[in-house]
Amino acid sequence: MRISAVELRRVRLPLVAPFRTSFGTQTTREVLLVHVLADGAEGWAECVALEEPVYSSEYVAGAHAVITAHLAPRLLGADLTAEEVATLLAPVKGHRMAKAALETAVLDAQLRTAGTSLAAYLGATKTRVPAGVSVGIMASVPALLDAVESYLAEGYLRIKLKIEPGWDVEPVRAVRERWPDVLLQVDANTAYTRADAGHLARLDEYGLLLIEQPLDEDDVVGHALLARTVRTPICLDESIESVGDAVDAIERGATTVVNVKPGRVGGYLESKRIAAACAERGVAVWCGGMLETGIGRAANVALAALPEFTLPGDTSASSRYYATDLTAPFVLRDGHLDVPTGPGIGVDPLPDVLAEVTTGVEVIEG
Ligand code: OSB
Ligand code: MG
Repeated sequence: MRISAVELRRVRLPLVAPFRTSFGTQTTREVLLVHVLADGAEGWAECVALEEPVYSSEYVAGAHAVITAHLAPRLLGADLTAEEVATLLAPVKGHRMAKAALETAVLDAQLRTAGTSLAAYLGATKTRVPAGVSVGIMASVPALLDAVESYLAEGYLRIKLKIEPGWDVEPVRAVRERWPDVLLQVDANTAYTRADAGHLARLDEYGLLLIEQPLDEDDVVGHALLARTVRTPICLDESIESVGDAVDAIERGATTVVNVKPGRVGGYLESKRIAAACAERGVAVWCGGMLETGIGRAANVALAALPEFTLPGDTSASSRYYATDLTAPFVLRDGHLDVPTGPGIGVDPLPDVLAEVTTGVEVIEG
């Protein structure tokens, strides 16, 4: 396929409710969409970078800039396949979220041309995937219980609570007392230190599936030490940026579950390699989320349908995030989302919605 143009489109969507984590509160989602044109085909992808570099070093304006100046020029005009994109972009260090978006857009164009769904291409074995929901830090425990109650009423099959020092044992205890059997896990987004091991062990009595990324992303050894004190399984998110990172963390005893986010690791091809490496080592994986619109969600749901993905993911319905999604909404049926079956990612942006939320478009041509 010859890539003739890369269109970068910035959109801004209000979230249905503020989402508070230890790294800040999101009230709107600014998103960078990548649209590639190639030999009469087109492909779409969503860059998962947040507006500010507070989850990882990448951020929307930075991803936009690196694609314009350094990544798109390496693809434009070249005759390539999606499987070659990572190698062509490898001379540029880091910027995995930006690279993932380009690779996914090229892959979408390639699969649309071939008439193959992303799910089939990746080797999906499920036609629908169980949905979990990530619940932000709330102003009070009663407010949290109300939020969890409504998500459970909608049918979500697993609850993840965001935690930070001062908002951990008390909310976990309250949710567990009210729903003794619900699948429950927590995510700290690096908010704790090695000195908090004794405190985090207090979560052990609540039967959590896992504790996600308690320590700094660079502190793999710290997670291995923590795993000696805390019985709750440790799951890494921010620390894992490649299959090499995953194998290293597993071999060091730092993680027994992995949150796979395709943007964080440079794309769906690397995600598949991580899933395989984890499965070989008896480590469960699940598909994380970055508050994606329907464009990114479609591809994540395809990945979550792979056999290695044995735990419910942060793949919630469109309505958990947006009153109006960019695509036809993903809806929860019996706690599951259907895996798209159409060619490529299997969804298209709705032109009217897209026009309404677009804040800027840049076209880069070869
Ligand atoms: O750490 O998993 C995370 C959202 C933005 C950035 C990081 C994370 C999250 C979530 C929400 O937990 C996942 C989702 O529902 O998309
Ligand atoms: Mg996380």
